[in-house]
This record gives sequence, structure tokens and C-alpha cells, in this order.
Amino acid sequence: MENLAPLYPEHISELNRRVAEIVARENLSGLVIHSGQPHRQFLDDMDYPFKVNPQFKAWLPIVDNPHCWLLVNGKDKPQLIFYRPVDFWHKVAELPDDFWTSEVEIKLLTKADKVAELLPKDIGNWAYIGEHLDVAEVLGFRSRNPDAVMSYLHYHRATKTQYELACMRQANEIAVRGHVAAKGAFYSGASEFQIQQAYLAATDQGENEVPYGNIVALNQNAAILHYTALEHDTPAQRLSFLIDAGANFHGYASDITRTYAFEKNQFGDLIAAMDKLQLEVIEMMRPGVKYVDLHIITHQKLAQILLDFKLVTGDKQGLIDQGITSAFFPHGLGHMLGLQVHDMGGFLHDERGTHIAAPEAHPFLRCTRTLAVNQVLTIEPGLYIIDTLLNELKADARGNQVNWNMVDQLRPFGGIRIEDNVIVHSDHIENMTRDLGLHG
Ligand SMILES: [Mn+2]
Repeated sequence: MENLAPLYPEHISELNRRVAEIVARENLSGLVIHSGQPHRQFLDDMDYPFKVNPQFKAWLPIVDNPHCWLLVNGKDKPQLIFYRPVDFWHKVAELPDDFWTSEVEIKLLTKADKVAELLPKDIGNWAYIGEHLDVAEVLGFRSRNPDAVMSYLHYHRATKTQYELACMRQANEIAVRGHVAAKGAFYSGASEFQIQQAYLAATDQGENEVPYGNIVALNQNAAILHYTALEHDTPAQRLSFLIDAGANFHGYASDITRTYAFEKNQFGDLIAAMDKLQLEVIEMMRPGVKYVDLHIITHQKLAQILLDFKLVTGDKQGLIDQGITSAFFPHGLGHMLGLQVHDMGGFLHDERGTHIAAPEAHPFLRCTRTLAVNQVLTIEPGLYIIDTLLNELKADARGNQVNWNMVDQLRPFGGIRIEDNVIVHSDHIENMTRDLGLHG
């Protein structure tokens, strides 16, 4: 593992530089970033799993402690108000003593409702950044998540620091461990639930620690794009396995998908073709390339695969223009990745917040930005047999271009998705996932 300590001061000075610029522009004294508060379950005395404000964990690898506050103005050392109650019911957070503590000034808060005593006197001139607007109002913040600040932070967050890239490599390494274990569990006959347990054990992360609900799908379930049901029974026949699962490291996510065929067959050949397509698209990534163009190129390549495997007839452009490729590949090519799985800022064209929407024909694309150095993106083409979408083709003339026999043959296998996490460098791309030896 890379040593984070030497990279962290530069990370903090870059975040400080960003804050200094935006608070000067907006005439603010600084930003007060709230880690968050627990959410209570309805009619219960228990809370939902705590999810920290991403703008908070951008500064420090604290992801599990509510009622913390971070004061930053771009000039002074960031101040962390660290919540440490007297509580014999729950585990109280340890006093931080890690590589990052020398870069921040730490004050302790023992009662959550006493934070006002530790906040600046001119609070009205600081902007609150967080989820709990009612709390912010009571505390006297006049400015709460101001658009200009949020757009600025979201836009620049796409450019990762070296510290962040190191964290994301580590998040990939942990997830790859899980993927290797999951693959083994599939070939030895495990159920979806058992495969999930094998994955979590290998990553040493619990269901609430991984960055999103893992998709662990056997056979036809692989056609359900956000399948998270986890069947406990082992299917009578094992045909295919799709796993979309990531890991967290210091608040940074990985997001990796693999698809396997149980036996050597046509579906396995289709996986190999999609794997080749995915690598070809990744090869095209470089600064200045528009992500939308990569998405369109993916449809062109997918049209060729559909023709090669005799799933459809017609000419490539016609297949795209009529929405036939979209029926097989309905989602976007991928998204920005970082503190969040679908990192903020995918549609931002500049730091003022100019929004570029996805093209009308590709409404589910989550990124329209132009690639630039130190961005991290996923590339995740897919090909599925989704009856609700294919039935739309069947309902009109487009149905004549689909080989329904072939569709019937592939249906029990569900679908294919292959997803890697890629860093854009000035002169090359870095496929973090494949570099760790996880092949398609
Ligand atoms: Mn993804």
C-alpha cells in the first residue's frame, strides 16, 4: 500500500486553495462543513446506518462519526470539532491519532447541542455545508449550501489529488480481493447470498461499509440492472454470474463489475467480445476527449457485436438511430468516481455550474464532461436481454431486425457488464482495476 502521509499535506493545501478562492469570490468568512446527524427510523429507537457528508470526508478520513464539524477558510489550519460524547451505550470514537492529525487543529465536543460554543462568533458570514438546514438555521447561518460554492466544489472535485488517487487505488485493491473470492464461490456452486458473504469476508467490509449495495446476480437476474435481492437458494442450473461490487477506502469508492459464464459457450464468447470492446473504449480515453463521444463510440462497437453474434440485422448506424442498441444497452457508459460512487459534477461544464445534459437519445448517461488530467471514471458497457425493452422493439417494425431465436437462447443468461476504474493522466491512462490483475 502506498504511504499516504507524504501525500496528505498537498491534498489539504489544494483543498485550502479552492476554499480560499471561492470564499473570496462569495464574500464569505469561510465554510463550516457538518459531518451529519444520525437518521432515526420511524416509530423506533434505532437509527439508519450513518452516511457522512461527502464534503466532510473530502478533508479527513472520518466516515463514521456524526456531529463533527470542520471549519475551513483557506488560510488557517482547518479546525475539526470532533464529537466525543460521554456515552456508555455506544462505542465512542477514539481520539484521532493518524497521519492526517498534524494538518488540522482538533477541538472536542462532548454534547452535540453545545456546538455553538465552538463555532466562530461571526457565524452569519460563514456558509453551512451539510444536510441539516434546520440545525444550520438555528445556529444562525444565513448562507446554507449556497449554489455558487456547491457548483465550485463539485466541479473541482473531479480533479483528484495524488492523495485521493492513492486512496482510490487502495479501494480497487480491496474490491479486487472480493471479486476473486466471489468468482471462486460462483464456480464452486454458491448461492447469491453465499457469494455476497464470500465477497464481504474477502474485503473485510460489512454491508454498510461498502460504497453501494452489491449486485450479485446469477443467471437471468443479471438482466436486472440494479438487482440487490440476493436469493438464498442455489439455482438448479448455473449459467452465468454478474457481480457489480466495490469497496471503500478512507471514504473513497471503487466500483467494479465482472460477468462470468459457467461453461464454455456462446455466452462466454459474448463476454469476451464485450471485454474487448471495453478495453478498446478505455484505450481512447485521454485529456480533451468528450465522455459523450466515448458513449456513442460504444454504441457503434456494440452494434457490430450484435451483428457478429447474429442478434440483429441491419446497418450499424441504423441500429443506433432507431434505438435498437439502446434496448440491449440502456444505461450510460459510466460516471465519475471518488467520494461518491456516482461522484458529483458529472454534468458540470465549468465552476460556475453550467450544466450540460445528457443527449436526448441517451438520457441515462451520467457524465457529459470533457476528460482532463487526474479525473477518475468508470467504463462499464453492458449487453442485456431485458424483455420490457425488447418488447418495445417487437411492437413495431424494428422487431423484424431482431433475431428472436437468439434472444430466447441468451435470455436465461441475463446479461453482461464489465466495469473498470480508470485514471486519466496527461500522457497515458491508468486502469487501476486491471493493473491489479482482475481480467474480464
Ligand atoms: Mn458504476
